[in-house]
Amino acid sequence: MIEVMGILNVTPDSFSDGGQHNQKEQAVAHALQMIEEGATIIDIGGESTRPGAASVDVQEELERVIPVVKELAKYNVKISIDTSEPEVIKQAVQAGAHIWNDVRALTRPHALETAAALNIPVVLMHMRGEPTTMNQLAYYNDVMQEVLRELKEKIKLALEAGVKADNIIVDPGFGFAKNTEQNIEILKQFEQLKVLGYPILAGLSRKRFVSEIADDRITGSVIGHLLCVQKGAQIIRVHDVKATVAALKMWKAVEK
Ligand code: 7PM
Repeated sequence: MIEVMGILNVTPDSFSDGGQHNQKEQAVAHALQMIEEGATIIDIGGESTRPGAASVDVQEELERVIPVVKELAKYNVKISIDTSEPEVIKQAVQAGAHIWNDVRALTRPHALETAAALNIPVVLMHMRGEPTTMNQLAYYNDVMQEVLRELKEKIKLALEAGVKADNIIVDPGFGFAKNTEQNIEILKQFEQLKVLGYPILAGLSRKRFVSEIADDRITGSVIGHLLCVQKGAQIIRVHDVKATVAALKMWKAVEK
């Protein structure tokens, strides 16, 4: 079964007006709408991973994320946390979260041992450097081969630290240390990711390279995610759940 992961931003810039309570209410309402539209996972992110973004204070990230996790834990949905901080995922799991989505692939201090101890699914995403430096590191001779090699290294470190193979999910990291041409190459050769032998997550929702290719970023994202699913993705991380689910239904109707 293909799983649709709905993106829930709880960064201050993602709310129309201030106030902690109001922010939580808005975030929960948005999550419930995505669940109704067919999302089976909600990915909660309290750190802006925007290129050039300042890293968020851990305490602040906890204050944004934990109240929303507690509320969503009452519903029949898997909760994923987009964080690189062991302390954030630990507290989120206590509050009811199920999946660790780490764009830094367990590179922060104590991340590997925390992932092993929590014994939950972990998304290992490909990136180089940090969101602040990644654009200077977008140099490859063969982008897919290098992404595969670098993901294999992260998988090896995770397994050596005691993360169970059954808990590993891989992600090529569209838009992270990759320019438009390189993102297209990843999309073109997406099937190669299957050689790793783990479930694959793809996230290209509303990313800049999609707007550059398709002009309409929502249509471009829906089709981009469908291409990834056809090439082997099991989880897609999206903003536009309703349109994505419709596309998946069209595909499923004709799939052998
Ligand atoms: C600004 C720039 C805000 C970039 C948000 C982003 C991924 C992810 C993100 C992904 C996985 C976005 C990104 N992207 N987690 N978190 N895979 N696993 O566009 O591609 O959503 S944050």
